[in-house]
Amino acid sequence: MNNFPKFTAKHTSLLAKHLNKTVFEQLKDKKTTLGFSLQQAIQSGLDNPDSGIGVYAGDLESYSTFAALFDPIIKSYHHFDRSLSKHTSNLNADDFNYNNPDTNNEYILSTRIRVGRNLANYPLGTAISKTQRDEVEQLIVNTLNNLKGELKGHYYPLYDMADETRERLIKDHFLFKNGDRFLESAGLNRDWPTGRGIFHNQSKTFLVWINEEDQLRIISMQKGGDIKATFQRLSLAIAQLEQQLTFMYDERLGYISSCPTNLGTAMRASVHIALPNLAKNKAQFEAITNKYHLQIRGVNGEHSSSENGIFDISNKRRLGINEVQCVSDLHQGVAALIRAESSF
Ligand code: ADP
Ligand code: CIR
Repeated sequence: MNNFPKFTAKHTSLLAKHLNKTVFEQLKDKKTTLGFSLQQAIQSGLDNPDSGIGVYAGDLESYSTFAALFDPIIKSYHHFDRSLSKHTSNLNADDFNYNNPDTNNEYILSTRIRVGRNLANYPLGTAISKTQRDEVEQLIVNTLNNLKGELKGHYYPLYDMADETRERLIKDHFLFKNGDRFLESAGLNRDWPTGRGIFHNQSKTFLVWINEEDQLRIISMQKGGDIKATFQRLSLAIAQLEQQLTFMYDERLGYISSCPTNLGTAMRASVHIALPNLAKNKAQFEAITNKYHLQIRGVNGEHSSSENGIFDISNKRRLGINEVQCVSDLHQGVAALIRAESSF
């Protein structure tokens, strides 16, 4: 990559903020051992001026090779300095002190907690070959097929799925979308739809996405606001999968993801919640979500808009705090949102 990219006023990403000329000169000719380049790392942010972040990693090494760019982005997003501390994990749902913030079931429609995971010893999806991706799919499916009890389910590969089934799964919030332009520019949609698919149990309370943005998105979800039960199911599933799969992990960056926002716990714990009053009072709404480190998404996930005053509210920080703290960020913030909403 020879020339410093032209950022316009429309480029509001952390990439545009942190890629200055000095950093560019330092990194422009660097590649990881697998051959992942700066150009590949930043292409999505260049193509999509409305990116919030704008960078993706190709492998674990990307986080050190391009540290001069990735570190300030990680610090801005997670408020975590990896040179100062190590990341720690706590997936023990018994450590989560819980009282239902929505006792009368008035506000929370559903709860979902997901973690991203990638296999050690493979490139991330941005840099993987078709053969390797197909191998990853097979390894994961073989493991999932051994699950028992509540987690038992079936794998549905995307190439074999009827359009109506796929559209219904997306509409019902169970499946990822096709053709995400951020992933497209990052090289994450190569060879689509082969190698991709979804595993789920019969009640669709436990689901695993395979080879979308990360090689696994392990998901627990259910109707209503029982955050603890949702967390318990997820912890059980992760423990079972870890018996057979080795996930990519770094003591300072935690679980390694292709997007730096998902490092650490790689956990996004969310509720779909009706907040029609706060929707009309954005300043108050955002004051609460900022205070509790929450992110507001639309009802169809990232980069979508809200419908009928229903929002997707989730923890924003994922690195430098453990999983119990991620879920607690959500819990305390949602309790504060419900207090505010009900006082109108
Ligand atoms: P991710 O959660 O993996 O970062 P998205 O933001 O695209 O990805 O969300 C994926 C899907 O999960 C979307 O259909 C979204 O509406 C759905 N979803 C997220 N949170 C909830 C929730 N609490 N209840 C039901 N569906 C949810
Ligand atoms: C972006 O830069 O907007 C996309 N690449 C997605 C970033 C991840 N989103 C997030 O805020 N967790």
